[in-house]
Amino acid sequence: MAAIVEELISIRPKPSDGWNVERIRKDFPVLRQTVNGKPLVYLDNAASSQVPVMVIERGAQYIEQEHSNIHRGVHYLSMRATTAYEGAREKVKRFINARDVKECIFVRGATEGVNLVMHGYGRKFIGEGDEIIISALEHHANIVPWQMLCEERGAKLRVIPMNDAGELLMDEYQALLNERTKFVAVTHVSNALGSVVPVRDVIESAHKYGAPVLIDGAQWAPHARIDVQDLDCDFYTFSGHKIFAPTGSGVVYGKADLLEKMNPFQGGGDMIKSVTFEKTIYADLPNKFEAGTPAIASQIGLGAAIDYLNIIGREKAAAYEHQLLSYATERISALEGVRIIGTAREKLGVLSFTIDGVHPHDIGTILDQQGIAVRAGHHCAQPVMKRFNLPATARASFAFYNTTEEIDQLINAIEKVIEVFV
Ligand code: 7TS
Repeated sequence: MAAIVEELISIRPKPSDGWNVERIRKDFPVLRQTVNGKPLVYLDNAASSQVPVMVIERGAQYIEQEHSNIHRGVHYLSMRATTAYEGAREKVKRFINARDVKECIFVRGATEGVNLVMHGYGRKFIGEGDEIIISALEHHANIVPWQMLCEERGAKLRVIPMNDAGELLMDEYQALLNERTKFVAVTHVSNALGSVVPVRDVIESAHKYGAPVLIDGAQWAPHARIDVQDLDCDFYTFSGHKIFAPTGSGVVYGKADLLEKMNPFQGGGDMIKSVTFEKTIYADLPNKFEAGTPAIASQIGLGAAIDYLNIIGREKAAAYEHQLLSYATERISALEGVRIIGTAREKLGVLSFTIDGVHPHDIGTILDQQGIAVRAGHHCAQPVMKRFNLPATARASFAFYNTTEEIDQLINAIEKVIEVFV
């Protein structure tokens, strides 16, 4: 383990270096396989990114040597597990620049993060006639919970519209804000189009009306720095499995004063100070929001994934990913009959496209035959598809271990699709 960290540190790109993608790829065992007789080209990173060996080994170490429950035992293993789990929380705190570890709640992923805020804050503070603003770019995870709340409480869901490029119409947002606005929940980056949302402006404007803001950072976290204090967001959530950690890990950040006055999300063990049949006193933050045994191995893995990102250098990775997206955009734009869906000026990580006369699922299937993994479908963002009058798109999404050669292979495979179908 220590040897791997040392080795990684020794290859850490220096400001003068290029991005050593071949070296980085060696950290990801899953990339070494063939699919349908072709080397795997993994371009479905927006769904789940791959896990480096350093993270795999940390998870395995917990299972092999530390497997036990946290916060409970006075015995050696439990103390080790607790230290590792709380150590991961400390890493998360630094990763997002939270003021305190108690503001970092471990959840299964962004979906659970949004649901925690809806139940804990929404059900306590939002009522009849109140308004919740979301955006036209949202993943279902940041639509459905708010709809459920509106239905239950008689509140109203308002939606910031977008233009044909997939950019939110910020003037329309300003017009939606009023004294009835009690909550704003928007994505940081669209998972279907890649558009970056100007969340700083969203937050600043909402705060003028006293409305707290939740940012869904599921698609931002893998690519760029998060600073919750600088953003001044009230809540921020992301999934571990999209930032090179195992499934079942994730975080919702909340400002301590809001988390303190919210309802707990679930009731059970580990979230209490005392229980009698008459009354339960809840535990302090963050335990108040972490009922039951969490995904200990996965959250420790998330801590290791954060270490990994720090070691390889996030800025360098981001700059490289930016080059990949530009290169892919350029090459795909040049293909006749291929249309890029989502042409916002500021984009991250995601390239959605359609081919005239070909259903996106057929694109996905033919690409898979070439060993290329993309997602084809509505991307859990049906309102985005509806806005573009499409049932679905094909979507290539990138990580810092992808290469320009892989993009060339994608282009060749798309040309094959056109040959077969058009
Ligand atoms: N929010 C956004 C913006 C997302 O992209 C996703 C998952 C979620 C929330 C939900 O995350 P989860 O980890 O709780 O499932 N997006 C995708 C995707 O684009 N393809 O598969 C999952």
